[in-house]
Amino acid sequence: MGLSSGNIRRGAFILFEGVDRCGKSTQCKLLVQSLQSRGIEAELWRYPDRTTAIGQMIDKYLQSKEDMNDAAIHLLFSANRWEKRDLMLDKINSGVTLVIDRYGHSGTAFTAAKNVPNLDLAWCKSTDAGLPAPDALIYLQMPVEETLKRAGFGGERYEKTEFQKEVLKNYEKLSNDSWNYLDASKSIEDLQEEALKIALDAIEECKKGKAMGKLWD
Ligand code: DGP
Repeated sequence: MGLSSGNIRRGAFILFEGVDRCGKSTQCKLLVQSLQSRGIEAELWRYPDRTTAIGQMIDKYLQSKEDMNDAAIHLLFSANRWEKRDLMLDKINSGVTLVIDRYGHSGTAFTAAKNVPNLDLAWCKSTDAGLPAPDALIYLQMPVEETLKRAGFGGERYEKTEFQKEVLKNYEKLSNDSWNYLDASKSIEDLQEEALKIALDAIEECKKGKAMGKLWD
C-alpha cells in the first residue's frame, strides 16, 4: 500500500500535539477556519475518533465507564488511527489539508506514561509504525501546573497532575528538530498567527510534490 497517488498537488497533514488543556482544540478549529477563508480546502480531524465502533469503546474507557488491560486499550487507540488511514490518504491525495488534533504521538506519550512493564516507548511506537507521518507537527508547550488552571481539567481518566507530567516527559523524549514548539501561554491570536504560518509553509511544500512520510521513519 503506497502513501501517495502521484498527485503532486496533495494536501498537507498538520498535527497538533500537547498535554491535555493546552489549547490544541481551539487552535485546530481556528486554523481550519483561517485556511478555508483563504480558499484552501481543509478539514478538522481528531483522535481518538469517538464516532466509530472502536472509538466508542475508547470513549467508555476514557470516561471510566469501563476498565481495560493497558496493552489492549493502547491497541484500540492505535487501531482507531489505522481504521481511518485509507480515508486520510484519500483526502490528502485529493488535495484536502487535514488539521488533526492528536495522533500516534499522543498514543505513545500517554500509554508509556503509565509505566507498565513491557509497554515502553519502543513498544508503544511500534503499533503506529507505517501510518502517514505529519507534514508539520505543532507542539503547544505549557507546564502542567498552568493547564490545571484551565476550565474543564479533571473530567477524564488521564487528567491527573502527576500523570500529565509523565506524558510531558514522554513528549520530550519523542520530540526532534522537525517539531514546531509554540508557547501555549501566548494569546489565542498570536498562537494562531504562528500556527497559520507553519501550516501555509507545509501546504506549499506539499503542493510542490513533497512525498508523504511514514511514522516513525
Ligand atoms: P482528547 O479527546 O483530545 O481530550 O483525548 C482524550 C484523552 O485520551 C486525552 O487524555 C489524551 C488521551 N489519548 C489520546 N490519544 C491517545 C492514545 O492513542 N493512547 C492513549 N493511551 N491515550 C490517548
